[in-house]
Amino acid sequence: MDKTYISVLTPPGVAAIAVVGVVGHDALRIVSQFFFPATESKNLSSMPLQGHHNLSTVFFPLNRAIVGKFTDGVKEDQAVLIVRQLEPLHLVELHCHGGLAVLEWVRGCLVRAGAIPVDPDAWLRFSAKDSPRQVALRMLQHAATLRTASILLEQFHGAWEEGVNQLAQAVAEKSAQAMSLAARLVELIPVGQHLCQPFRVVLAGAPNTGKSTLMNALLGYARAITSPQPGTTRDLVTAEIACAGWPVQLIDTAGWRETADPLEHQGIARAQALWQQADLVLWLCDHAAEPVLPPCPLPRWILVANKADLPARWHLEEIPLGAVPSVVVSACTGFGLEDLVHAIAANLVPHPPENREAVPFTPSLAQHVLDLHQALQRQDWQAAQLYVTQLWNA
Ligand SMILES: Nc1nc2c(ncn2[C@@H]2O[C@H](COP(=O)(O)OP(=O)(O)OP(=O)(O)O)[C@@H](O)[C@H]2O)c(=O)[nH]1
Ligand SMILES: [Mg+2]
Repeated sequence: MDKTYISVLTPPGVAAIAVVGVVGHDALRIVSQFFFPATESKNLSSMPLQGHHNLSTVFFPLNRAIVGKFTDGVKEDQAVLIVRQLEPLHLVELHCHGGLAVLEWVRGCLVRAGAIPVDPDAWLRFSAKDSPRQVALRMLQHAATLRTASILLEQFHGAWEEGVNQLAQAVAEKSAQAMSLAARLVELIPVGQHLCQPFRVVLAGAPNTGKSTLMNALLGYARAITSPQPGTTRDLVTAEIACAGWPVQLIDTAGWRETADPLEHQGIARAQALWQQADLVLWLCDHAAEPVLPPCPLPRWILVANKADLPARWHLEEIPLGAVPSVVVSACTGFGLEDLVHAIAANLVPHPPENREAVPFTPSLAQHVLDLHQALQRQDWQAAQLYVTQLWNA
């Protein structure tokens, strides 16, 4: 690549700070025309350009924030320069104020000096070293929460490759460790597929059990209509929250009961379709009325006994729940909501990734992990060798 490309890497809109990325052989030369470190008396561009490597070790230690100012001689703004990479290309980040006027001015200066503007996806194609990193970086912009963003960032910084290297070695040695490493990756597939997309958690149960009230309580605002009249909710009502840092889409549904009303029947049919597809169902029962349990087996659910502020008509021990978790809450007073959030998180991600652990973060990585795991279960080491190489391609 002989050209130098520039892109605004932070999402569109106004923010406190914006990040401008510049990649290419000329990136450092272009940026250094405008950037003055606070601790240096001279402009970076006055330093010898042919000695970039020496320059990098003296003035541009990799990945260190250099505080300074960005100026075209007329205007100036505080800025931070971070040199991410010098080989094979310069990869530079400029962090400036995130107002649109400042950002346009900074971008304009760099474009006039020779950098070609491209969108962030194109910029990442030029800048990332290999495919899984590239994809992790691209996904980072769409990460739903801080926790999922930090998992993606770790994958970008090498967690995925380290995990795959370890697995590849175990497969090459036909070691028993290969199976346990692959099984752990399989376990992490659900969380890996929900770093940018929320888990779907459905609120279900008989009418009037407090589904919509609970949704509003979890959200902290009145998203869904509630009323003492059974059959209030008809359509699916959605809203997003984070449970222990995992993104969750809550879906409030029509209460389940036999009904002759065609409109209500439609709402109930929609709800029922979701019971099977959802990542988790919160099945609400009114603690102050006869409990109505799910009319069919549900793949993953929690029993939520609501209205704990009223005198209880039944106790959890009386219900044959088996391994199904249960929580007692009051959507009106907030009692038990914290326990419920923990129960949701523990059910969706029972064994969260450790620091710097490899997580299969794209559908194709997840598929390759499953293929590899199956090959290992068959003790087909030849196929396993093949599948493990696929893990280097996102
Ligand atoms: N005391 C008490 N009342 C509650 C609680 N949660 C909900 N309610 C009341 O129960 C009634 C029904 O609440 P909703 O949230 O509309 O119930 P729903 O399950 O969404 O009902 P449908 O949409 O008809 O299926 C309302 O009058 C709520 O105020 C609670 O924790 N305690
Ligand atoms: Mg409702």
